[in-house]
Amino acid sequence: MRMELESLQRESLARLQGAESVADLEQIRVQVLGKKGALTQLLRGLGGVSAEERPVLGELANALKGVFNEVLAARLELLQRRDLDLRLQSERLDVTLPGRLPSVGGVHPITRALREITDIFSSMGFPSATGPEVEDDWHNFGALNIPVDHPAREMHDTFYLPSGPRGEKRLLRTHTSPVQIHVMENRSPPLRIIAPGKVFRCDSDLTHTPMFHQVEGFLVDEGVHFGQLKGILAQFLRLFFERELPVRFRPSFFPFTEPSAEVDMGCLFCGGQGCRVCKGNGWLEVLGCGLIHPAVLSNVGIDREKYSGFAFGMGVERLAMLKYGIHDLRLFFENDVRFLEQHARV
Ligand code: 2U9
Repeated sequence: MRMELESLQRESLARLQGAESVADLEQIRVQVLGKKGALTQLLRGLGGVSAEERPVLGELANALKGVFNEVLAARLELLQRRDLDLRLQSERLDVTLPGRLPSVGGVHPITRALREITDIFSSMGFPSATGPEVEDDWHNFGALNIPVDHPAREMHDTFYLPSGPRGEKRLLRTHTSPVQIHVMENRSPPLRIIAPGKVFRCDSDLTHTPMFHQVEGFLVDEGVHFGQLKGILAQFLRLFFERELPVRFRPSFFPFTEPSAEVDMGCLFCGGQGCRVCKGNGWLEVLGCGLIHPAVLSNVGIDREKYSGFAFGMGVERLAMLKYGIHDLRLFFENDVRFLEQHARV
């Protein structure tokens, strides 16, 4: 028994010294002092030992227990301190480093331009209206005085969709004009609306994307004339570009307006001297407009003798490029975060 106690002492103390983790120590403690531990077993065996030997061996066993606990406590403290040192090393924070800013989302420049445009027209009494992006032939073309087989249809490279349930031709709208057709069909003059939204044309190159954004607008009332249209659009351009600007109206043709005009403003980049952006002529084309064709008014059941109206349209990407100095249309759609971060506004 004495020899067993002595070898247990030697062996268990050596194991404590060799333990490399707190978990190892606990395992050793259980194996020595636990209910089924080696020392516990030996102490149980004391009953079968002679009366002279019992106190001596008992004392020896208690001394072993004491030494074991002391060595255990010392090793535990050492291992805990070592763990803490390792963590302090590996989790060290350099509090002098600059903080990491959370990345904050922002508004895409097209959304920003749309908001700025709609805010200006709202301040001039034009509320926004929206409508479906999938349209029928009538709302996108027919009602707008663009009959089937009319060459004007070729101005719009259209995405056609499978026909509807009643065989009606369906397509992705090529302009937001159908929104105004819906408004005129459902309400009576006086009417004043702008129609911002996505439009689709089967066209893709450096300066065209198959989806882009338009804002169109119209006003129908008694006695509407071209002078009012000129005033509204010149004022819009000055508010949007935040400066005084020369504006000119050039005769043009659209099937849905008569007379029609294209609107130019003095080049923002050279002040009219001529530069690369304005291709040397000092003017930038930014809008199309005209008086609503009487045939369009008749198509939606508005009395063309009593009422007249003006309408206009603009491409949002083009206006955003000019205002924010963006030189490549494709940047709007590539979602390169460097571009988005450069132009995003909250
Ligand atoms: C109705 C009647 C007439 C809207 C108009 C334009 C002229 C025009 C272009 C600008 C650049 C389209 O995005 S763009 O390619 N738009 O030039 N749009 S008049 O005329 C209408 C609209 C609705 C009922």
